[in-house]
Amino acid sequence: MTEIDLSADLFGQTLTSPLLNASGVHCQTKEELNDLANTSNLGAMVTKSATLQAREGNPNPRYYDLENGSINSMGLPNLGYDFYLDYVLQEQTKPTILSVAALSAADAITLLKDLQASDYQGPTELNLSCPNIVGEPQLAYDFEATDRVLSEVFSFYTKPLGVKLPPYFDLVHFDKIAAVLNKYPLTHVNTINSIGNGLWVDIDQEQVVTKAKGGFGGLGGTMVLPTALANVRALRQRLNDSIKVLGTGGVTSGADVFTHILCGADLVSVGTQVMKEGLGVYDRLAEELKDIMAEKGYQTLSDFRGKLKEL
Ligand code: YRO
Repeated sequence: MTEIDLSADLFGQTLTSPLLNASGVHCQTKEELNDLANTSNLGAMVTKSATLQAREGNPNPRYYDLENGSINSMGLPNLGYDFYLDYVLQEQTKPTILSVAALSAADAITLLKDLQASDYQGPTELNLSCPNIVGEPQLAYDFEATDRVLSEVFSFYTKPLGVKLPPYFDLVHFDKIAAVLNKYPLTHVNTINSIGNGLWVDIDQEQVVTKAKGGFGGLGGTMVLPTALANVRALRQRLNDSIKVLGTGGVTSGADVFTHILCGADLVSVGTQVMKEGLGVYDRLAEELKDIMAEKGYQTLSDFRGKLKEL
């Protein structure tokens, strides 16, 4: 039997696997990051989105496991930008994407100016689910504001930079965000962030399950898979070939990894299922993916990437 090759590319670095952690999951502390670095079949890792100042995040409970996924209102707990920059500069042993976030568009510019001036040359991902102006939606749902921020960022930023996107649900919104993103030399888009502001109800308690924001929180896991696949596919169809698509959302099996790649994902992240199953999930997913590829007669990921058939 021919050996199946799961290798993938991260902006010029060869990875042994296309699998990543979803930002936010097991990537906040030095210990967690080191666990990721030592996880087999995890091709590359992503840090918890870093803000200029360290944050405690929201009160507990702030993550709740659901039968078909998860709901969270973590509130961006992180050890601060300096810690993660130091980690990628000093401690990194596996290819890593530095995720950054900001509490305002102005903070995003401040942070990226510092990063531009730093010794860091690796990949960065700007989380566009950051708040912008009070009374306005998150940045990524305001296409003009996203354009203004990216225009300012790329007036000075010359290192590899991608964006993390929330899910879109309207075909015109895919057209609009892609038209904005295609104006800039982005390395990648990572889609999707959690589906915002869902609500789960505990029927026995007649109560919400997370504390902050009255129980409203971001949805992840199996229930978001079709939304994630639609976003991967729709963005791959619209973005410049130079912009890679990282697929995130709803992966629990090797079949789900295969499907993300078939829809056009270059790399695939796992979030909720790591919370449910632990870091051993990556060995299982890699084996299941190899089994599917063997059955279908595929040897490499590029044999089927983006080749979803239409009726
Ligand atoms: O609550 C979070 O830290 C969080 N959870 C997610 O599912 N996605 C995110 O991007 C974040 C951090 C950013 C924000 C939602 C708090 C603005």
